[in-house]
Amino acid sequence: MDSEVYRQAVALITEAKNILVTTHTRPDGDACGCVRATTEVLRGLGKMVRPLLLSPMPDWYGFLFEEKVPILGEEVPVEDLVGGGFGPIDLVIIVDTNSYSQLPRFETYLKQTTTPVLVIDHHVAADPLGRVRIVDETAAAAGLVLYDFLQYAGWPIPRQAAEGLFVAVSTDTGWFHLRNTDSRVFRCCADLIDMGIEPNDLYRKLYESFSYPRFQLMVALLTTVELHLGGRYASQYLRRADFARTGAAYRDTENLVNECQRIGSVSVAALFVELKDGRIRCSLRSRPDTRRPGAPAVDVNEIARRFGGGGHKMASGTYLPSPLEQAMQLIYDEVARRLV
Ligand SMILES: [Mn+2]
Repeated sequence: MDSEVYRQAVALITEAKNILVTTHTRPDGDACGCVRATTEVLRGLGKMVRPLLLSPMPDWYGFLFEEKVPILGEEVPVEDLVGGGFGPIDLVIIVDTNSYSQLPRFETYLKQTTTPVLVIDHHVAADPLGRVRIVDETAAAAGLVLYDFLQYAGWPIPRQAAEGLFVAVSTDTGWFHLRNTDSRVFRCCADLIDMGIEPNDLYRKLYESFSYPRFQLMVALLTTVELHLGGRYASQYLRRADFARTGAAYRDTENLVNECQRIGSVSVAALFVELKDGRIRCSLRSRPDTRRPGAPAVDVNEIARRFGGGGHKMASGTYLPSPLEQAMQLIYDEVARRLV
């Protein structure tokens, strides 16, 4: 990372007193962990820091925060942000995204404020968002980008911040099994363990803490798995009725798309979720095709972007119009063209 960018980021933070920290809608572990870590480190510097989420976080990240993090559009009306009712903000820090489409409602505020914005992210550059952008596309998690920046700045990392960073890095690498798991990931996590983090405790909190409704939702999902294209494409879906019947929440679907990758032949996986507003949310995962050694994995980001979504090459998502069957067909066609 260009040290000039770091220097500018340190200057922005040094000058700010009231800092708002936020992240993308449907926050995942990287997002929640980075919000927690940023908040704690900057509070340690004596800053007034307020985290804000754009949609509820999954229950299993709740342990990261002692206080309930307010949600824009729920506890905090958008008008308060724009009109100043939220209180003074002299710096906005956005972690784990740099795209307006991932910042619903907050985008309205961003586009009319003159408050400086600092972006800390690892996604492929999407929008020219942020006065200062610490964006490292080679990092497995935004947590790594943040950790490197904190090391540059030399600010103390309190325990809760170290925990946030470990959650960020460990979840975005699928607990160290995804292809983005590199030595940088382990070096960072080794440092965090030296700071007192207990990986086993965190694993239990993150991955062995299903509610029974969520477990039942997973069971429902698994019965819909269908293999296509010679077993290389797996599709699966959840209807509104599945949520009603199991009592599970929409955010309970996080990571469930990965379950079918236990099937060895699967190269591309898609999960379609029928939302309350009638749209279909589609999550896509890809990995190299074992039958075509050396061939790159299908770029599912490219597929998602065709429909206005995005993410990473091997993990992406988008929204599609209903009905479910038609949405599934749209994605099938895109996958079939690429999985030749
Ligand atoms: Mn991330």
